[in-house]
Amino acid sequence: MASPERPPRSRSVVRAVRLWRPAAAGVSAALAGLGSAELAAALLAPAGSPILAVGALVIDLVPAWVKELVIGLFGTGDKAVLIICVALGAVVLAAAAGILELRRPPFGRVLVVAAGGLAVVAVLTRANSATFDALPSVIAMVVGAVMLTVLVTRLPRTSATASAAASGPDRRRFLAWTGASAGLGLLAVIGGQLVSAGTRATDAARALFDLPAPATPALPIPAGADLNVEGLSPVITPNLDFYRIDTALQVPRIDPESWTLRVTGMVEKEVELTFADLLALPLEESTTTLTCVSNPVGGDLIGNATWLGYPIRLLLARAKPLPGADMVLSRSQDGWTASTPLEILTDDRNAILAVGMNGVPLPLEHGYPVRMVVPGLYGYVSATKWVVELNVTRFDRETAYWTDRGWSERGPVKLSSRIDVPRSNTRAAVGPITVAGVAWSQHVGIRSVQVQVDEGPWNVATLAEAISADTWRQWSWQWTATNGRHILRVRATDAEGLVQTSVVRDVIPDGATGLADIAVTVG
Ligand SMILES: Nc1nc2c(c(=O)[nH]1)N[C@H]1C(S)=C(S)[C@@H](COP(=O)(O)O)O[C@H]1N2
Ligand SMILES: [Mo]
Repeated sequence: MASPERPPRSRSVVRAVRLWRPAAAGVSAALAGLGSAELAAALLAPAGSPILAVGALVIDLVPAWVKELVIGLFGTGDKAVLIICVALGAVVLAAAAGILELRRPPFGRVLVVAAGGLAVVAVLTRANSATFDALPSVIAMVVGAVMLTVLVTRLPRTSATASAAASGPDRRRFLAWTGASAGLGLLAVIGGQLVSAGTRATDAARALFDLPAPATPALPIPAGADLNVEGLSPVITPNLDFYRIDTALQVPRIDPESWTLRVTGMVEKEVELTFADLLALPLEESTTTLTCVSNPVGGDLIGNATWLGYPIRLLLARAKPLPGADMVLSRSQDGWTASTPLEILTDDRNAILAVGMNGVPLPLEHGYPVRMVVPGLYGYVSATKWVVELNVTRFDRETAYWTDRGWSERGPVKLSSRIDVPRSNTRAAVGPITVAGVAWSQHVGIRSVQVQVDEGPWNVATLAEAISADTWRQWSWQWTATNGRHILRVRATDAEGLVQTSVVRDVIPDGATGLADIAVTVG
């Protein structure tokens, strides 16, 4: 059966069609890549959106007069204009990549990889970026390059004289692939936006939230608490340097408006508290050193901050624990749990529900809007971030996240100490050298610190003034270094006279022991 020949198309139409299809393939591949990236960013790395990072880079790079012009023309729509410009730029680049991939393979893919590289640079040059934030851009690069190859190899072999019958299935298959890739990409972009809308609401709420003034301010940090030795950990750890340990792949984003804390279980009266209720209570400030049970001897999973919060004992007093209760199972919004002895939460120590850390609302990674801070216990049995429930119960009835995984039920912080300066495995000149570090035994306090060179006698270090028994204490010792390679060792004695043990024990099940040492080559 003869099929009617199509009338030959004019040359310009043919050229336009030839360009249009690979260009569409390029744009569709880019949408698939960017969609995957936005979704990955929303779920895994909120600071990693390639579109936003490139936008931010553009803001930093364009000359001031362009910025003023845009703001003058579009007012507060300037950000939208910027995003549209970046998106248009991406569309043009993507179309070019499609055409290049058809005509001069593999230069289309090269262009995609270069654009991805630009996004990685944009992400990593943002303030406070982490290497992990580059992941969405890398995903965009890989998905974009793969989809570009897939779509370009499916381009129908169009020729001016090909019959409709010959090019039809080819063309339909190409359109189906291109449409699916673009459609899924677009859906992923929208999905990513929906997911990150929650994130932005939390960030905005935190930015707008003014920490209430403490009813009871912290004891002032004594001037002598910081020895100001170069390289020594500052006595208060800045929030950005504070170690972070949790099981949350994605930091929980809690809207403080909807946050509540429930005190449940073995209590006379269950108590429920909103964020506004909590802020209306007389808040107290206290300085407490937090330590992770996984901190190896000499490790840095420890930090000291001034926290603002409400005493947990006062909240528990309202709920009135029933006789027989001996544990509080605190629960995070993401389901993580910690089991804390009831007696520790009801004695007179500064066990608090914290809302502030070093003068600002809790950073999201440190538990915004509310976390627990309990002096004297490792974090895994006490320092629940994003806390939403305190379940008063018994150790023989309930277990917690890490105790289910082989860690000890009880986790009092062990007496320990560390040498910060000089750094281990460095060289030093013969003569006087300041050796300095920190020592801690939260809620007991540090009485003395000693330093040993090689197998020599123990020398008494100078202690900085203590803030309280709940915080670490800086120490320093003047060493007259002699030629050769030396091992320096530190040990602390707590306020009750216990001397730090040299017996080496691993972090599991209840914290490492042993003495921290460093090697220094002198001369
Ligand atoms: N919700 C939640 N809270 C948590 C954890 C966690 O995994 N999830 N980890 C705990 C552990 S093991 C420690 S050491 C501290 C660390 O607190 P930071 O990240 O603020 O330093 O948080 C504790 N609180
Ligand atoms: Mo921890």
